[in-house]
Amino acid sequence: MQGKIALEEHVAIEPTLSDSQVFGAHVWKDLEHRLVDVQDTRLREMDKHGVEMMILSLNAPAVQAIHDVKTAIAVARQANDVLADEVRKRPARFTAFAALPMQDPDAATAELTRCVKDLGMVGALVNGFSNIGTPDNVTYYDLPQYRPFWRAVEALDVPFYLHPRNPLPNWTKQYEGHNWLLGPNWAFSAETAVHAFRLIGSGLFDEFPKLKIVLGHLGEGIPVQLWRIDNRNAWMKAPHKYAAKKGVADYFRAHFHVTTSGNFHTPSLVNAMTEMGPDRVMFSVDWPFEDVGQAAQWFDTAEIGQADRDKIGRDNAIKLFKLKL
Ligand code: GRE
Ligand code: ZN
Repeated sequence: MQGKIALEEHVAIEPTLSDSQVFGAHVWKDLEHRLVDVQDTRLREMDKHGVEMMILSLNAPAVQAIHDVKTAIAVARQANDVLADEVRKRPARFTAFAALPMQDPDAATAELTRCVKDLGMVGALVNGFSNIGTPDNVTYYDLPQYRPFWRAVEALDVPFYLHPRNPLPNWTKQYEGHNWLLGPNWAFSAETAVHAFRLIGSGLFDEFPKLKIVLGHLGEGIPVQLWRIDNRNAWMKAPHKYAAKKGVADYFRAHFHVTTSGNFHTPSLVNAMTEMGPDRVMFSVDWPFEDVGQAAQWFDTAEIGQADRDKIGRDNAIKLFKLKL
């Protein structure tokens, strides 16, 4: 399929580059190039595999792991200026998500507003919880101090991509001796799904009914668990024990969109399409941690209908992000 749009595609800047040095020295030289490159290897891969546009975002955990608040604000600003410069070189091929200093909700609101209104960005991509003040502080965005931020996100009418990061070492006793479970193998999804459930259970979507959240990796495992979560409440004939008014699946189907980033498996895609409807699923790669060629070859030949392929590969993203293509 030509004209695909991919939207979990990362770029690193100097202060955040080493955050992605997780696969060992043997691949770093190549990965490093692919992270800082925008207009060379990346563009050639896009041309070769029918990707018309990438929505660029900073790598992870990057700003979210910078516990010094002033530094977090400065690095987010620097990253967004770099992303905007790259988009300006080829606006027909690239647009961007804002990196946000969530350590300071007011600063995050101001930066998102600047990125959308002045730099033409189409949303935000945030790498999970923030460390605030100390490296072992963990702050999630369902907490009350983030409500004004979410009000601004709703008013700006841009989606918020909740991207994974690892849980902190002192929160991960269950993984001890099994480090292979960290990162994209498992812990990224488990961590991000819990954060998404915290947002849902907190009543955030009752307060801001127009909020739109995007999850990668075909929904971080949530679509396959939706029925079970709500069924427990129904079977127990007891009211649910969270602040939100409706069932978890109600919010997930009304406020969430998922992408295929890093999850190029047709039964999982079909499950997400079945649970959420084909209008809420979008193609993505997760470059440079995943391969554009592998993602594209899989998606272009996956056994789904052509109308669904057009939506998931392109049209849903154009609509959600109001892309001018
Ligand atoms: C990511 O998407 O951010 C990512 C990493 C590290 C390994 C794999 C991966 O940051 O997908
Ligand atoms: Zn990613």
